[in-house]
Amino acid sequence: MVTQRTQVAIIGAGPSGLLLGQLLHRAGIANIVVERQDGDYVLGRIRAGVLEQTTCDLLIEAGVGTRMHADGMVHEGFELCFGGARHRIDMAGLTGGKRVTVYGQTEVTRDLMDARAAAGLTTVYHAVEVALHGFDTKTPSVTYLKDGEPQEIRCDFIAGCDGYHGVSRASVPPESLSIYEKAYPFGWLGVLADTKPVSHELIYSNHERGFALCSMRSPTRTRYYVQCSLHDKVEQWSDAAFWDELRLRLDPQAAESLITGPSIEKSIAPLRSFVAEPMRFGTLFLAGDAAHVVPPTGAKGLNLAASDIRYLSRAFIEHYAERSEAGITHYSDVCLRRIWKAERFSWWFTGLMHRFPETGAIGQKLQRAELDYLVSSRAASTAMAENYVGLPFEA
Ligand code: FAS
Ligand code: PHB
Repeated sequence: MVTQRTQVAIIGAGPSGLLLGQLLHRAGIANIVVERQDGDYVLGRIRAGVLEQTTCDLLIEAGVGTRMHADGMVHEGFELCFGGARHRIDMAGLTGGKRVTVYGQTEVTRDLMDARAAAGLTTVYHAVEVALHGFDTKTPSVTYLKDGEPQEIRCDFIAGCDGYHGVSRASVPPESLSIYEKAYPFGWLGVLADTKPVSHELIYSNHERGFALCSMRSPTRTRYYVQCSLHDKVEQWSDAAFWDELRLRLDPQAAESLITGPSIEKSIAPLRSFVAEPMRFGTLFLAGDAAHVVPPTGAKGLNLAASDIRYLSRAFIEHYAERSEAGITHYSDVCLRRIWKAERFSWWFTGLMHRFPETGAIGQKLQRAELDYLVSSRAASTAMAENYVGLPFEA
């Protein structure tokens, strides 16, 4: 068994794990990242597209803001489409100038990977049978196989950044966990295409045929979604069928001006609300999707992961630099207060915009009434805008 020693062992090389590794490195805290897949696999997963300002600030603090500044698109509003018309939510005007940046998770992950490699930091890819040991003691460790050879990392702390299906949360005794979960009765069929966006801002559409979202990755690359059945298989959806369905769910002007093209990625994602409490177990800390998942409607998934990492990196820095345990002690409670607010917003926005057959005709009427109220009330629009741009962090 080959044994390595570090201060923080990070499980998972997605945005949570890599961002934590980068922030800890810049604070002089040694860390090793252990990842089940390889870098290309992680980059190939097309996920989030919208960054809150606090997430952008954290990426800049981590030293990976250059490309985001150059290529990211700052958005001051988005549109809600219903009843054949679009209504703009003026985020900046309603929140005293707050905005979001459209910059894909793939690019965030690539920037973090490049920075880690440039710093000569260890990321173990293709680590199999990753197992966590002794996190209820002060001498935890992580073992795994690399090219069939048993490996061990002895550390002070383990950061479980290994996503919803990871081993970290699964390593916690079930009786120590409280799980809160809601599965939605539909999925999102997403298409990535090298086409000009239908609008310069995002369009969220509530239509009797189902939800649709027009997003983007750059002025020449688009990301579109339509609500689909959980029983749908991506192979059932030709590009033509996707573009036809998207057009049907947009207002006439957008449908007319939609530029279509061959999909370069097409996938179906299920939607769920999920929270595991607490997020700390001795020297094991869960962060990102390992601890919580939101339906992507509110663009909160990646931003919540960054929020956890902001708190966790500061907690480790306080521990090592200031010999203070305050951040570690309060990590779970502080994260969960912010997580639940984002879970609520994502659940509310999902309920407002999607087609729920079980609620019948009255369900659609109630959604339409709420949408009419939302776009005609400054108070309601402000509440939506301040949640979308990201609620302020607790002191
Ligand atoms: P991740 O799941 O990204 O990364 C976890 C990493 O851990 C992975 O690389 C995995 O391979 C690795 N891992 C897992 N098990 C392991 C083990 N046993 N050992 C070692 N490594 C292991 N959010 C949005 O804001 N907008 C969206 O549109 C959006 N779309 C999404 C679509 C899908 C299909 C999914 C699943 C999520 C989507 N999300 C979206 C949310 C997504 O962006 C997550 O919030 C984000 O990836 C969270 O990052 P991490 O916490 O790093 O988890
Ligand atoms: C995306 O661009 O992938 C995206 C944007 C906003 C959302 C969800 C996904 O709410």
